[in-house]
This record gives sequence, C-alpha cells and structure tokens, in this order.
Amino acid sequence: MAKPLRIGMIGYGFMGRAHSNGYKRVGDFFDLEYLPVLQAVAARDAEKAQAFAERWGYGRVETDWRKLVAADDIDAIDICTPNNLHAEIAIEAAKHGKAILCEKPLSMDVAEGEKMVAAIEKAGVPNTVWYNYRRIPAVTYAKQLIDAGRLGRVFHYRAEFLQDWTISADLPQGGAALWRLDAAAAGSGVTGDLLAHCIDTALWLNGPVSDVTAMTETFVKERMHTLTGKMEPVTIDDACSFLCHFTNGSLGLFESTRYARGHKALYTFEINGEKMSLKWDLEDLHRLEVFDYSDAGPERGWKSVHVTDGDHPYMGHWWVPGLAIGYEHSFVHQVADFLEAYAKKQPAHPTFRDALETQRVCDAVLSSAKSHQWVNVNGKPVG
Ligand code: NAI
Ligand code: SOE
Repeated sequence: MAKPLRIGMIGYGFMGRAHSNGYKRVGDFFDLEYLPVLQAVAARDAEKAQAFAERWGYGRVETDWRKLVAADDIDAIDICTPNNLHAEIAIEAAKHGKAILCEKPLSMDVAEGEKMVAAIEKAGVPNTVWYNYRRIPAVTYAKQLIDAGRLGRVFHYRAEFLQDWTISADLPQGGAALWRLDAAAAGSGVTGDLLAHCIDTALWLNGPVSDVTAMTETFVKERMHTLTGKMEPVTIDDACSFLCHFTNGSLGLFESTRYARGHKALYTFEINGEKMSLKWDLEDLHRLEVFDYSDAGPERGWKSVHVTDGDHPYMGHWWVPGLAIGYEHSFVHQVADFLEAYAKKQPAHPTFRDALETQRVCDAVLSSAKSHQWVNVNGKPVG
C-alpha cells in the first residue's frame, strides 16, 4: 500500500485545477511508493474554496494560508497563487518543514528568489517548480536526443511564446482574473509569465546563458485598475524580444508577446545542431520535428515524429502506441517525477535553485531592456 503525501494547496484557480487533476490521476497510471492525498485547500473566499474542495475532493478548507502551512496534517504545500505570494508562502512553509511545490516563475525577481532558495536549503525540504513543459513527452524526447549527442555542436536556439488576449485597450488590469497585467502582483509581464517557460526549457536543453540584450514594449500605456477603479499606468512588459549567447557557444533568439493577433499559446522552439535540428510546437505538442543529417542523402528531410510510442518518454504509462495525450498530462508527469524523487530523497528538477537560474535570465533581460546594453547573467547549469 502506498504511503500518503498530504497536500495543502493554496489557490484554486487555473493551476489549482491543473495540479489537482495531476494529483488525482497519478496513482491510476504510475506505480509509486508515495501517493498524494488531497488534504486541504486554502483561499480567502470560504464559500468558493468549499465549492472547489467538494468538486475536487479536498478534505477541508482554510481561509488563511498561514494556518495551512503550519498544520500538522499537511506534508507538502502547493503554491498556486499569483507570483507576489510565492516567496512569503514558500519561506513560511520551509520554516514548518513542509515539502514545497511552487508555481512559476519562482519569484518576483532574483533577490526574492535567492531568499527562497536560502530558506528551503536551510530547512532541507523537498522542492520543485512547475515548469511543466519539460514533461511533455516530445520535449523530454528532445532532451534525450541532445543528451545522447545526436545534435553535435549546437549553433542556434530559437523560441517564441505568442498570445493575443490583451490587445483591447478596454481590458482592465489588476485584481482576481487580471493580476498578470499588474507588475505589483506579477513582477513583470510576458518576461516572467511566458518567456520564463522558454528560458527554463532552453537552460535545460542547451545549458546556461552568459549574456543577453533585450527590448520590451508596453503597447497600452494606461488601463483601468480593478482595485482602484481609476485609470493607472500599465507597469508590465506587453512584449519582449531578446538575443543571448549560451555558454556552449550557440546563439539564442527569443520572442514573446500578448499582441500577436490569432495566436493563443504558440510556444515553439527550434534547435539547430551540426548533425541534427529539432523543432517543437505546443499547439501540436505530441510531435517532434527532426532533421537528421546522417540519413541517407536522397531520403534526407524533416521527419515528424509522433511521440506516442511505448518507448517514448512517459508514453508507456498511457494508452496504446499512436494515441495522443495532452497538456494536462505534463502535470501528471511532474507529480509522478516529484513523488519518485521524494521517495528516493533526491532533488526533484527543476528545483528552486534551477528555477533561480531562469529568474537570473529574466532579470538580466528586463535590465538590458532598460539600459539598452548587453547584460551578463553568470548562470549555472540546471538539472
Ligand atoms: P488564478 O488567478 O487562476 O488563480 C490564483 C488563485 O490564487 C486564486 O484561487 C486566488 O483566489 C488565489 N489567491 C490569491 N491571493 C491569495 C491569498 N492571499 N491567499 C490565498 N489564495 C490566494 O491564477 P493561475 O493562472 O492559477 O496562476 C497561479 C500561478 O500559477 C501563477 O504563479 C502563474 O504564473 C502560474 N501559472 C503557471 C502555469 C504553467 O504553465 N505552469 C499556467 C498558468 C499559471
Ligand atoms: C498566461 O496566459 C499563461 O496561462 C501563463 O501564465 C502560463 O504560465 C502558460 O503556461 C500559459 O499561459
């Protein structure tokens, strides 16, 4: 019989649901020593939290997250709140010896992230950050090809994350659904919200970034703030593009915007190596496009690998070969990997320390956009 890992979740929005689904499904598909128990959920609105708890099967509700992180019946705290609460909750949870699963981006900035890393390392608690795109089988397969040396020397890494949901100038900023448009709650705009995903994947696949040069733009300068009812300056970056050098000698090109009309979540990356190139697209997430220069001359060309076979990463846990899985499965996989690492007392990547490296690149990008200069990152490899 599996041992219980009692989860205390804070926040019940989009990620509250995605993670809860992960916790509920994982034991049906993975054999694990520990399994999650949906012990309690914390949010300020008792009625809404109760409704969430009943729908998803949480045992009880707290309206103050501080009570949840101190509770004796909780083993792990899952932080699903807006970004400005990640640090305070994580540092408090570490003091109480809880394992911590924190949503991305780790923190509002590097200074805050460093305090979080110091707190969890001092407490010695298991920790991870939900950069879930690593766990989409086609992305994990790309990592396997790179680690096996199939690309040879890498020349280029290109990534973009495009959306279009903030184009209307009538969209307000701040408050419950729109905290992403307010830097006081989000830290930054697309840099921390979207590019952070691209950067985490890039550091994982292609190694550390040494320096960056960036530009940002805020297309709509003022929006009505839902908390004050007044027109207020917009403090986030609506769009951000940057160039970088990786320490392996390759060149990076990244772009993100919420103003790419027609694109909802177009996260793509392409890596060009001496012997092989790889391309991936979140909107077609089970495919990895592969160009292998070692293929016989006349047959050489881009192959679209449907990453759904039993010997592809994670796929042996699901259906029969050829049948696709989706976005939500990346969270199931992250829960499975976290629980396996937890049982073995090993780090669960990306750890807080790994995610701090992503934060360093984000801060350097924002700093370069301000100064119009190249900025050093001094990054370290991530696990
Ligand atoms: P959301 O707005 O849907 O949910 C936020 C939740 O936090 C709400 O339930 C709200 O009531 C709760 N909350 C706010 N202040 C609180 C407080 N003081 N005490 C307790 N609860 C509080 O936001 P969403 O989309 O779920 O985002 C949450 C986090 O997840 C963010 O850090 C975001 O960047 C990250 N995220 C990550 C994704 C991924 O791909 N890994 C996808 C979407 C979000
Ligand atoms: C924003 O719309 C968002 O939900 C981000 O917050 C997530 O991190 C990203 O995965 C999808 O888009």
